[in-house]
Parts: sequence; structure tokens; C-alpha cells
Amino acid sequence: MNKSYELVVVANRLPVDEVVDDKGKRSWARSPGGLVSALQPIVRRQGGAWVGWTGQPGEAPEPFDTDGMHLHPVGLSEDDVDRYYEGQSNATIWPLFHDAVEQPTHRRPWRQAYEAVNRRFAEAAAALAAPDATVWVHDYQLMLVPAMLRELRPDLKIGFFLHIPFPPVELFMQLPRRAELLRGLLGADLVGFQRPLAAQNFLQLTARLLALEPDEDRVEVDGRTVIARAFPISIDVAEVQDLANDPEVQAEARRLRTELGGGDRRLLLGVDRLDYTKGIEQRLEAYGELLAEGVVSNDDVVLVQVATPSRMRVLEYQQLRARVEREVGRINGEFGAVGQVPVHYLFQSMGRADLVALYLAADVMVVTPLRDGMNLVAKEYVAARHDDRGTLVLSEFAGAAAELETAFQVNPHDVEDLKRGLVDALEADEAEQAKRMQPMRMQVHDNDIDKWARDFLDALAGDPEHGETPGAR
Ligand code: GDG
Repeated sequence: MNKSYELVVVANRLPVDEVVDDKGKRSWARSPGGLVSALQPIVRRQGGAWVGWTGQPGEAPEPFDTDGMHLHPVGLSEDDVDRYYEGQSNATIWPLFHDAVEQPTHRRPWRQAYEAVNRRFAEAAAALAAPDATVWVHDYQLMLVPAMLRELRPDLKIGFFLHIPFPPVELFMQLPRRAELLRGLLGADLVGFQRPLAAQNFLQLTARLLALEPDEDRVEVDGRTVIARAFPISIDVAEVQDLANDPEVQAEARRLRTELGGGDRRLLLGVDRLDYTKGIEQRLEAYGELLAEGVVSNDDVVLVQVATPSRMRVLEYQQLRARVEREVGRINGEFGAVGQVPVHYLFQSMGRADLVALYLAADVMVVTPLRDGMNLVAKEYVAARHDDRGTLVLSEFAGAAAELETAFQVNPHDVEDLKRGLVDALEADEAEQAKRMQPMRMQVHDNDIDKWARDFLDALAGDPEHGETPGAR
């Protein structure tokens, strides 16, 4: 008989990528991205299973064990990738759930593929879970899985966590087959969100769309109780701190500072997946205007923008890349000098150590998404700054803004406000930097990823600290 698991995580991606070395040898390496940074340590510790896609189209490789985890690949054909992943997930749901900052596209074949792939994930999880096991389903690609799984395995405790914002009722109502999607989520015992407002949006929707009667943080459906609550996600603080304390990483941070400006130029840093929700264009616009107005100059500031390649087969992402690169070229052409430019743009994925070296080198970390579920980069920056130096410019529209209250908060839709935030952050003296950094460091330190996962899993298990047993009749 096949082995079964007490904890099964179900997410679009497995926590590894296949890498091929110079000699053609294949192996698995941890993949970048918020969800993976968040979950891998927990599954590893519990010796659980993880159901997900490898990131490559084609037949799924055989299940395998790595790093104390059982990984169960789900296969996606080229068509599935086009329709379920790039289509329904990333060109319909993603923009709609981020305030429609890009126009969502609606296509019937995408919805059909989404349903078929969700069923495949649900079936894989149903086959792996031990009797009465806990299954934790993640994110917007798999919103139908909880209901499908409940039908297959009514014995399971099912949790769902949404990593991105949940839209207001009016926006959600635009989705074709909206009730089906909502019923998919209601298959869970516990539905977790980044912010309390998202949980409220969800509960209101159950009243509007299904005529249910939500009460505080719960709603009765088919004789079960579904709880909806906020669990703001965090980071593996120890991982970031270990890197920040590593003498080699610190030496790299010093080298970067010398190389970028002889120690005199102040370093602004942006680190984002290249995504239209991250506000990279607005950030460049504000920076360009500050240079044009002479408020800052190429001699006293430099911006390093890391833009990690993401979803590059989706048209909107290709167009965004072209616009961002044109703007970087324009700013450097207009305000740069031979051997010294105001923007260093890196369209590449970096190693964790290099990323932390950049955090340590930066005077101003610029995190200005138009809308973001949480934003882990902001928390990583804070965790890295054991010297209490550096400032954080943070969008009000990132979930992290609720916790990192002493950041320089800005409205990224308002270029003037963005400029004000950048200038204030650049002008903050050491005492002010420390005064703002210390409470943020305490916040992140006391609420790291372990606590987030424990809180969620305890609430799902019905720990009295976290309210009544979800799912109790
Ligand atoms: C989604 C939600 C939510 C980035 N570039 C590189 C790299 N990264 C790492 C960062 C950070 C993660 O990826 C990005 O996480 P974010 O939270 O900033 O953003 P999303 O990818 O959009 O994540 C978001 C998150 O899920 C978790 O719930 O916070 O709101 O949108 O850890 O450090 N890592 C490496 N190289 C890079 O170039 N190694």
C-alpha cells in the first residue's frame, strides 16, 4: 500500500525547480517566490507531502522524496499551461483580485481547463492524505480544490490560504461562474487571508451571492461551519538573519556600495517580480521626475532595480517589460554620465545571499506595489537590517503596511506622494532611521513564518485559543 501523510500541502508549484548543470546532470533546487520561501521549512519539519507542478509542461515525473518532504508532481500539458496557468490564473483571476489594475480577460476554455486541473490536484491530494489528515491548499490557482476534495474525502480537515488580496464584492461579481468559485472555497473548514478586510469581503460575498448568513468570522453552509480569518504571512527570519550576519555577505554589501558610488551615492533598491501590480513604472516615474527637477542628482543617488523574470509568456508581462526597459533607458540616457548611471536594472533571478547583500547595502528600500497581498521583500529588508540603519518606503496598498507602521508609507498611485516619500526617506538621519527601524524589526521578529503556520494550523485543528473547531456541526 502507498504511504499516506498527516499533512499534505497543495500548491500550484512544487517547492523545487529542476536544474541542469554543465555536464547535463539534472537535480532539484529550491525555487524562488513568496509561497515557497514561506512553506518549505514547515513541511520539511513535519515530514509531510507536497502536491504541485514542476514548472515544466509535459508528463509528471515520478513522486520523490527530498529534504525530508515527499513531493508529488502533477502534470500539466502545454495547453493546460496556456489555459489554466497563464490564462485563467494569471490573466483572469490575478488582475481581477488586484483591483483590476490590468484588464482581466475572460475565456471559456480557460475556465474549463482551470476546473480540470483543479480536479487533478484534488485527486492527487485525496490519494495521499491519511485518514482524518490535514490538507492545506494554497492560492488563487486552486480555489476549486477545497470543495472537490471534500467531496472525495469528507474525513479531511481542509484549510485554504489566499496569498493575494480578495476583491470587494462588486469586482468579484464580474467573474463568469462566480458562484462556483465561491463554493469551491467554501469546501474548506478554514479560509485564511492576508488582511481582515479580505475575510470580510469574502463573508459579504457569501451573503450576496449565495444568500448565506455570515456571523462575525464564520458562515454556516450545508450544515458545516466555515471560518474566514486573517493570517498575515511572514518570512523565515532566521534564514535572512543568518545571511545578514555572514561575513562574506557583509563584504559583498561593502563591495556593492564602493562599486556603485564610491560610498558617497545613496543607494535606493527595488526587488520585485516583474509584475504590473508591483508599481515599478510608477517608481521609475517618480525617480525620473526627482532627477529632472534636480531634487536628486546622478552624483548623489543610484537606484538598483532587480526585476525577477515572471510569467513571460503572458502578453501583459511582455508589454510591461518593454515599457520598464524603455523608461530605464530613457532615465539613464538623459541623466547618466559615462561610467555612472542613475538606474542599474537587473532582469534576472538572484541568489539569496546576493539579495541579502543588496538589502544590507541599500539606504532606501522602495516597495511600492499598487496592490499586494502582503509583500515579503519589505519584511526581509527589515529582518536583514541588524544595524538599525536604512529606511523603507512602503505602499499603503501592500498588506505589510498594516504591520510595518513606521515605514515611510506612500500612495503609489500619486506620483507626488511617492516623490515625497522617497525624499523623506533619503533625508532621514541615523537617529530617525533607528527610531523607525526598531519597531518594525520587533514586529517581524515576533511574527515570523513559523508563527504564521502554527496559527493557521492550530486554528484549523480547532485550538481553543483560535476559536471553535471549524467544521463542527
Ligand atoms: C505572493 C503575493 C505575498 C524575489 N526576487 C528574487 C527572489 N525573490 C523572493 C523575495 C521574496 C519573494 O521572492 C517575493 O515575495 P513577495 O511577497 O514580495 O511577492 P510575490 O511573489 O508576488 O508573492 C505577495 C506572497 O505571495 C506570500 O504570501 O506576500 O503579496 O503576491 O521572498 O525575496 N528570491 C531570489 N532571487 C530573486 O531574484 N532568490
